[in-house]
Amino acid sequence: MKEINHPLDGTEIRVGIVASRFNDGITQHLLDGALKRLEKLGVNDDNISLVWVAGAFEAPLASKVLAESKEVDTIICLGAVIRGETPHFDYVAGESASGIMQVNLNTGIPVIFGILTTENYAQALERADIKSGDKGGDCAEAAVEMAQITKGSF
Ligand code: INI
Repeated sequence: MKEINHPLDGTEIRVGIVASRFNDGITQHLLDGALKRLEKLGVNDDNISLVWVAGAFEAPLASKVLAESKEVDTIICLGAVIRGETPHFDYVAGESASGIMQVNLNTGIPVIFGILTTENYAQALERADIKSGDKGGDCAEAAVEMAQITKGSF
């Protein structure tokens, strides 16, 4: 048996990151965790492209542009939609998730859903902080793992 995408090896992988300014205190933790893990996995800093968007709602289109540029092998979307702060939580979170899935399947470039959807700010912080949930780090790992599949030879 040969394992196609393990061990994880980011040395040849180009990563796009889409980061949401809305709840940027949370996004910054996610970004710190993602960048730290990418470095650990061998991703070269010159192979990381970061774009900022207003909020999670804008993440799908930004991801599509990055994916179609052919300049990245995988994309990580980072942000937080917090239920307590908005009556349109379900619209923003739902459209963001389904838009990101569409980009995955329509472009064949893996787009990782690192948009937290939580009841309150404290929950988001717990999941994002590098010392507790480190969701950004997990997303970085998923991105490299998926890119190794889509770039893999079978
Ligand atoms: N965007 C978020 O990323 N998180 C939120 O919690 C949020 N709330 O609460 O509304 C949010 N709204 C902005 C949205 O993503 C768009 O940027 C905005 O509607 C402009 O299109």
